[in-house]
Amino acid sequence: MEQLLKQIEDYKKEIESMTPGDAASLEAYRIKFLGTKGIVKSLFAEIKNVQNEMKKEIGQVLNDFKQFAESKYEYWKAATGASQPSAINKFDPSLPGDPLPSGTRHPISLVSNQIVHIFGRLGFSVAEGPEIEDDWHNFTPLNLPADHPARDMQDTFYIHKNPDWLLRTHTSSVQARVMEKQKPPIRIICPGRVYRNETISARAHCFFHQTEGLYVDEKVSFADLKQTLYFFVREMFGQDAKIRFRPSYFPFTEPSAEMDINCRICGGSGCNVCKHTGWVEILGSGMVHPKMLENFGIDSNKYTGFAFGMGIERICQLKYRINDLRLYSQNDLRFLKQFIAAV
Ligand code: 2U9
Repeated sequence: MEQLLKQIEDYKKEIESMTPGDAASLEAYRIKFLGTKGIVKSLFAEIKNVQNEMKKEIGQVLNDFKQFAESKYEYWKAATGASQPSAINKFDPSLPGDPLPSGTRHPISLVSNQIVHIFGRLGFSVAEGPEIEDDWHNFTPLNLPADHPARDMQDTFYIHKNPDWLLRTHTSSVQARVMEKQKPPIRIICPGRVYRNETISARAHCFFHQTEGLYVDEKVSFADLKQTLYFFVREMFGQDAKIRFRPSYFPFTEPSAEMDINCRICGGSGCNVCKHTGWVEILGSGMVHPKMLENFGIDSNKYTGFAFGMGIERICQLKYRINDLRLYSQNDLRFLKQFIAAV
């Protein structure tokens, strides 16, 4: 009797420690404990060896154990969803599995990653900053004083609760944050989303993506800027890509230049993208204004630097011929599925 009770206790502990999570292990449990040659049946067969006066008591204990084993089985069956043990026999492991559809990367991520990778090979590391920025980091040290038109409510999304906060209008605020903390040499690339108060159309959106770069060190020259950007263009668009610089103006750089590449869409013969000139603008650049360096306590007699900024949507347009800015944020799978991750 004692031996039988001990055995039942051990089986209970064994069952408590089990969690059959699939149909096959649940069936194994059923056969072991509840099957025709299972443990419950064999324990009941032991009753004949127990003294007569104890038979009733042991019968009760065995019935309780049987109920316990059965209720565990029913509970696990409901949890695993294996309604019929026969369903297990229908499972054919030799059949090919159901394919898991894999996602694709967004073209903005693809191009952004590629830009980061190319500049990474030249020693640029990625710097990131907040999209909700304070007025000072977005404008003040970047030669955009309080009365500058870029600060206008028409262009900038200010946050109602606190007009000192805004959605950054460029990733230059990231460079500002790095220059605030780090002394030269600084060689960073800043990819990210920026916001401008524009009416949404095929050619304008209230948010877009930029990658800006900054290199500050001793003896950094305009020749370094040109060669760095030329390397970037050939890696991004192919070794046959041509570039040209046009003088321009940015508050953060002096001298400033916009850079064009020969049109990748028409090959120079003239199309809508290059407005029949054979050239398309892809980025702005220049030597960091000495006043900017001084704004961050960097000696402009000792250090010089170059900076550049480009719109990622623009690069995507030239690489993948995406002409409508709205496509990037509509989440249309017919659009998104066309991009296979290369980086
Ligand atoms: C610091 C120092 C220098 C960032 C620069 C540009 C030129 C530029 C625009 C091109 C198209 C952005 O996407 S776009 O609208 N950008 O042309 N950006 S130089 O120069 C900096 C920034 C911060 C501290």
